[in-house]
Amino acid sequence: MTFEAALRSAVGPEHVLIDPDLRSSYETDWTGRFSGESRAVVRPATTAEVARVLQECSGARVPVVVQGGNTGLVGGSVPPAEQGANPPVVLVTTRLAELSDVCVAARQVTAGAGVTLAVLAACARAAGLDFGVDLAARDSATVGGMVATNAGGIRVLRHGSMREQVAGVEAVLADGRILSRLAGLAKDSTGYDIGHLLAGSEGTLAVLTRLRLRLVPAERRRAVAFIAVAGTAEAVDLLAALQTQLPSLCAAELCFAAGVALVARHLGLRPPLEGTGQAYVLVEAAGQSDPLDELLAALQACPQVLDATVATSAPDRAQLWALREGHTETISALGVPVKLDVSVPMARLAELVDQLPGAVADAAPAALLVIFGHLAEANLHVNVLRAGDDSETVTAAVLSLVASLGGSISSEHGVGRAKTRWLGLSRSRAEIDVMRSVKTAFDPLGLLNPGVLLPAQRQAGA
Ligand code: 2HG
Ligand code: ZN
Repeated sequence: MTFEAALRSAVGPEHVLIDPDLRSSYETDWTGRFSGESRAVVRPATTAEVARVLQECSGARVPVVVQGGNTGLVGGSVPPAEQGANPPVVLVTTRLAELSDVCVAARQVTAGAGVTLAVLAACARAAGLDFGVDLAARDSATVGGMVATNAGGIRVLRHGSMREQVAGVEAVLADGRILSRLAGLAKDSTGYDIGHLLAGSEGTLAVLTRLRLRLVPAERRRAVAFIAVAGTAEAVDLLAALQTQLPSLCAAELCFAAGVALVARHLGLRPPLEGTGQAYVLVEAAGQSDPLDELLAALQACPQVLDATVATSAPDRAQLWALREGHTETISALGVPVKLDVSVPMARLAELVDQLPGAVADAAPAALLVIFGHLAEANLHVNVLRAGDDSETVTAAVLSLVASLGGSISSEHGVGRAKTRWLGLSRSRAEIDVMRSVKTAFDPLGLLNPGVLLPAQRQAGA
């Protein structure tokens, strides 16, 4: 039997895509910046099918790229642009879409890796609970991909990142063995926590197939404020004040006048609070009872607030959120950006924002810099349009600046292919050596997502 025939027998002929036209949407990432050819796209529907696909791939020494909703922004879910004679199989997890009943007492649910965030959140809400992580790509991003990249999003302040939501995992090793730990035990002290290790491993250690996820109490009453402040230092001071004065605070986001003007134009919205301050802080307060009075009182008590607009109804809140969440779509409509996702210690955030324009202009004088992000985690999304041939110089300049301020080169999007060569700016030699040893223990042939996260040491199967 040929390799392709073995794949067909594993998942069914209609779920093995060989035709280049059928493969192409799986071979380019959401940004359009990363793409590469695959040998086949395979879409298994069960853990057993994933195991069979991986057995076939490891038997034939064919590398495997794991893909969820393909909403990643660092090229980690598509084949590499340059490859040798052994192109990878793209293993797509979107058909692993089963959801168990919610266990309300344990506040947990088991979700297939291909369940989207929106479907998971709707399921939690139907059971009177909620899911703790939320992000703009909610309609397409899959929980498997979100765990694999340790995605963060807009509610990390309240509930943490994806890793904190993981109560258990099921995953398939490169050789087809299945690791299953889905009981969701509230207490378990039996050694290494493999689920938490797989969170953030970007598909390099195993293929996640099912996740046991924690749920959180639903907070039905919400209020959102879009606040003008003088600049980043004042935004940080405002955050400090709100952290103590507003117990219902569940999100604190940061954007800037130039970016908000672009988003408003793109979405056909009126930019609020125009001409007041250079920075905007979007805060959301949520609780069982209406948090509006508490929010208004806190804003009145904070001298950093130059002006603010507040929304309570769902459509009005969505319109304020669109000014923040619309940045990604707006920027993509203007071109293919260099996307960098960084964090620094909170005390250095204002310095980073002050120094970024100079660093980017030195690296690419014609570039357009757009910055926004998650204030509560000092996590900035640095997007650079029109970098042209200077995209690597821009990346080097921004990431070196971040490292000099004690920050991380990847706050929530992962390292992917985009930042592999810069990993040493955030991780020591000893840490990278340990990561390589872990990689070898899980995937001795180096078949899973080669070239993602850790620089490839040898071409798998070569
Ligand atoms: C967000 O926070 C996402 O909106 C996307 O992480 C960030 O487009 C980006 O750079
Ligand atoms: Zn983000």
